[in-house]
Amino acid sequence: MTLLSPSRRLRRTAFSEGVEAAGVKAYTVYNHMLLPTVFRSVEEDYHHLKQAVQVWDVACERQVELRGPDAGRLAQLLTPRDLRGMLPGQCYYVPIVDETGGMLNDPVAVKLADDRWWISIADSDLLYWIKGLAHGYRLDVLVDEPDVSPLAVQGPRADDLMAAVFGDKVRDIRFFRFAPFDFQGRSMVVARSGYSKQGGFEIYVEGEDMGMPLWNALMEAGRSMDVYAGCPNLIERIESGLLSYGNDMTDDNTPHECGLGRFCNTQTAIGCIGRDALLRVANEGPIKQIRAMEIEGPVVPACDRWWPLKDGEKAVGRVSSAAWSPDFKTNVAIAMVRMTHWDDGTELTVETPTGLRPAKVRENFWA
Ligand code: THG
Repeated sequence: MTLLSPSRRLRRTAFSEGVEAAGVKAYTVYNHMLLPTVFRSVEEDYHHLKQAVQVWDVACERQVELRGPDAGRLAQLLTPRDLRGMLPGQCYYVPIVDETGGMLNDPVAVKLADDRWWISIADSDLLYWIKGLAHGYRLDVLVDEPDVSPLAVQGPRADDLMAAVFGDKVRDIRFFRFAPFDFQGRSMVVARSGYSKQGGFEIYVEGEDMGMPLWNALMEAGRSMDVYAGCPNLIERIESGLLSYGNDMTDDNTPHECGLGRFCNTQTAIGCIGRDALLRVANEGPIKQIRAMEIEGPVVPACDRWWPLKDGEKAVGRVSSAAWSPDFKTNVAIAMVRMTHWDDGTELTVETPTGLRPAKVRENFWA
């Protein structure tokens, strides 16, 4: 690690040794922890992810554990998604909102038991909001960050690789379901989920000591399957329309603005902190919303600030993520666009750091 000064505040992970041995080329920081972003190159990693199978160190998807009789009640305080029908063994993608209906995070909730949940968080310090609520409402629940490190196995050959390590039974896990599987005498939660649309699993590794044994077993078993270390891929996740908290949305956005209305049941999510605020705004509907966009011209630079979207002189939104897509031979992007300009095919101009570019709103993402 040359450009990021190492220190204990910038946490290493249970898999960092393996990531380094695989020749990681760049990191970002996510939940105060290292998250690899490049192995061979973003484009090579992209092609490989779509063709083979990768093992991802996503330990930075930290868990907030809720444990105790009020765990379910606390979970429902957090989200406008109705959790009453959720069973142990299920994962739900849950928008988390504050009292104004603003997005605080967009985690995956993992229901281990009625009185034990993991909230697998995106990049914001959600632990403190949850601890504050548990304390303020005097709930009978413990809230902490356990020693759990997710490892993702993603790509079209993920089922074969996982079956080689955990047995053929992993093939039966349905999307956003999980089951416990044995690895070297330890029980591990294995879910069919992950931050790509290429298919795959996430293993929630309990105990840092099991990180490298599992990493090594997957690399060994996958030799004939062209397995390689990988990481969430910028190009693939934009094509797939997977949102990134802090980039594509912040606490200024409602779930509806983020296109996450399908994960909200605000009417029936009794208890949700942001329920009243969301019911008020739901009457009118959002006036801006996340859209897929194409940006014309050559490869765009990294989107490290919002790029203004214009209709002539008029500001109509912002681009928050963008990358060149080798498969679609255009720049793919995620933008927040005003209602007056969000229809499919609308032609706009985007102000990139390297100049103005024509851009077009797309009905759907590419995946
Ligand atoms: N897995 C786990 N934890 C995570 C992520 C993950 N924490 C951080 C981050 N990713 C949270 N954000 C997302 C965003 C999208 C999805 C999951 C987590 C996702 N969405 C699918 C979609 O939108 O099509 C499926 C949602 C559904 O149908 O329920 O998978 O990746 N453990």
